[in-house]
This record gives sequence, structure tokens and C-alpha cells, in this order.
Amino acid sequence: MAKLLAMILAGGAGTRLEPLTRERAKPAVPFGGRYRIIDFVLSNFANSGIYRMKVLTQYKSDSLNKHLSRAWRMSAFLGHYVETVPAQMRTGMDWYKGSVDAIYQNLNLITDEEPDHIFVFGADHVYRMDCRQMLDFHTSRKAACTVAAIPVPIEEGKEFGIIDVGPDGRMKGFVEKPKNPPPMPGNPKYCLASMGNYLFSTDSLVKEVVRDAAAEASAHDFGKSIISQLYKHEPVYVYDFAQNVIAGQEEKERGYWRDVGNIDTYYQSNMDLVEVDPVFNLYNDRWPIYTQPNNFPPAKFVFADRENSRVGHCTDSLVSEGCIISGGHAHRSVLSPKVRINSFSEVQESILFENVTIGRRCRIRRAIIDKNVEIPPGMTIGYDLDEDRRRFHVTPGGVVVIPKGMKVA
Ligand code: ADQ
Repeated sequence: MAKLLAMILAGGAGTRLEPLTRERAKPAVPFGGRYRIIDFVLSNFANSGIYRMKVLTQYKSDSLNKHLSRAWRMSAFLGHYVETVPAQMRTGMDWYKGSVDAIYQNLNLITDEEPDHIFVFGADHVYRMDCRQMLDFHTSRKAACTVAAIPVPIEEGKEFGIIDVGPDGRMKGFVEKPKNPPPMPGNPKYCLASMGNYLFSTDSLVKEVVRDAAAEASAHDFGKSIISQLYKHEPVYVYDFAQNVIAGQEEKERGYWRDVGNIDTYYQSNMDLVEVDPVFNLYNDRWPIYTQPNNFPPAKFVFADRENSRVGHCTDSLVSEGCIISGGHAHRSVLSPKVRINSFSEVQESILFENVTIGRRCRIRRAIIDKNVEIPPGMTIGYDLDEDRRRFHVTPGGVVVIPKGMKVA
């Protein structure tokens, strides 16, 4: 059996998710109530039977480290691990100059592990993927590198690496974040985007990373500096993510992949989950998403005010353990553990992080409320965005964000 190693890039600054990334790295941002964004890629590897994972961290890594050390303890006996690798300045006084430099500065890990193939995956996406199927594709083509790809609407193409591919699956062109993305042949509304997930044969990765380190003018970025050149002289193949089939998956989830690129896409990917019949099904226990187990008590719904018939209830919502919904109502919302919603309050289409308390008689709509925030009684949020802009952060899509620990008065 081929020896495999997964290197997960989790060191980006995540500025486009501000203020959710003010105190944590993007892969540590909570998602779907119970999870952190990084749980999706790690669950994909674990469910694919790939149990050696190195997570390369850098900016604001404390929250991420805590989560990984609590949630992702694998069997040492079987040689399985998820290890965090902090930026250590092994090659000089610089932090990682880009995603390729993150690998270069940790080449010793590759030398120590001696894998045949190395997955280099991002940590910022929500999807299910059987990485073994990508490996089979890669080895059957004898590829130096395989890039996973998915069609995206052409107007979003400037955010991605855009690929041109031949009928045999071999890459014919690649341009990182082009101003005018070239459309897919026969499909002018879409272009083929790199998912930022690469599988390299070890020799190719080491050779490219060492070459890049010597190129002073390089951006040290996988898309810009490596993939855009490598396909010209090595067999680089494009793995069609739509071909990836997952146990227990419904047809409509095939090809589901969300780049949690900014707060509006983050918000929308969470809202996808509260659909009555969501495309991405968290309840598929044949491909579970793993996360930290908690010792919180079950969620509780309290009939708080019998005289006024205030039944605490949630509809079309995800409600985590430790929540108490006491005479209030949440609709189409995602509630992390230990949320409190009190009497006569109405929460609509919102994401409440851990330990958020909504006082009595509040009206909240299209808001993300970060950890440890208490909303005082009688407050209205999300109905008058001009007013909200004066107090909070409001995204271009009109979502109100209240940062972690903010004292709201
Ligand atoms: P981006 O996501 O914009 O595009 P980048 O910012 O390099 O690329 O992030 C890729 C991954 O590397 C992220 O998980 C990030 O956390 C990590 N990373 C970034 N800088 C890092 C650093 N200095 N040290 C360690 N880790 C770092 C990429 C590709 C595109 C592709 C999109 C898909 O470049 O071609 O289309 O991903 O989302």
C-alpha cells in the first residue's frame, strides 16, 4: 500500500472573515453549531482511511490548537495522528511567506515520514470528499500532481485558480485569480475552478517547493507559483470533484463544495444547513463529520410564561446541546452550545455562537452573534441596518455581525 501524508494548510490570515477571525484562525471559526470549519477536511481524510495529518498553523492559532488537541486525538497505538505544526522559523527569521513556503519550512516532516504521495489541502471548505478516489485517479494517470476541480459561476471566477483541461483530464492551462476568467468549453456561464486541494507525488512536491524557495521574486503561493508553471513540463491532472461518490450521499449533494471565502458566503453556507431538506446532509452517519465531544446537558425547551402561552420553541433550526430556549422562538437559525433565548424574543435566520444569551423581548434577524455576547432585553437587531452599522459590523449582503465578547448596551 502506498504511504500517504496529508498536509493541511491552516495558516492564512483569514482577513475576509473579519470580525469572526479577530481572535481565531479561519479554520477555527465555528460552523453548523457544533463544528469548526477545519473539521470538514479532517473528517474527509479520516473517513477516507488516511490517518496521518499535519496541520500547518500560523496566525492566531491558539483557538485552533485547542480545538485540535481536544477533538482530534487519534490512536497513537495504530500510528494515527492529527498534529499541529506551528510556524517555527526553521529556515530563517521569516514567518511563512505563502502557502508553498509553509511546506518548504517543514520539509523535514516529509523526510521523516517518507510518504509516496502527499495531499496538500486547504482548511477552509465545507464539503465531503473521498480522498482515496482522488488518489486512485492520480496513480492511474501517473501524475506528478493532481488538482481537484469544480465548476463555479463565471462571475465568481476571479476568486479562484481557473483551469483549462483536455479530454484525457490533463491540465492544459491554469491562471490564478484572473480578472476575466475563461469559460468552460460549451458552458459560457461557468469556469472550472481549482478547489485548492492538491495531491503530489512526493518527489515532485519536494522538487517544486525547493525550486520555489530559491526564486526570490516568487509569491510562494501554490496557485500562482507552482500549478501555473508545473503543468507545462510535468503531467498535472485535473480531478473532477463531481465524480466523487460518498457512502450514504444523496445525489443532490454530489459536487457540493463551499469556499467559506467571506462572511456572506459563510452565512449562506450555514443557512444551507437549516433548509428542511438540505443539499448538504449533516445527518449522513456513513460519512460523519467529527468534532469535539462536549459534556453539556441536552437542549431544553421551556414553557416559560404559562399565562401568555409562551412556549419556547425552535423551527427549521439546528440546536446544539446545553441550549435553553425559554419562552422565546428561533426560526431558520443555527445555535451553538449553551445559547439562551428568553421569553418574547424572536430570532430569525441567525447564527448564534457558544454562550450567547438573548434577553427578553428582543427581535433579531439575519445576524451572526459571536461567542460570549449577551444581548440586553428589548433590543432589535437586523431590522434597521443604518442603525446597526453605527454599532456593529454589517456585511455587503446585509448580515449584522457582533464580535466575540462585545459588551452590547
Ligand atoms: P486562496 O484560498 O485565496 O486560493 P490562500 O490564501 O493561499 O489561497 O489559502 C489557501 C490555504 O492556504 C488556506 O487554507 C490558508 O489558510 C492557507 N494559507 C494561506 N497562506 C498561508 C501561509 N502563509 N501559511 C500557511 N498556510 C497558508 C486557493 C488557491 C486557488 C483556489 C482556491 C480555492 O490558490 O487556486 O481556487 O484556493 O479556494
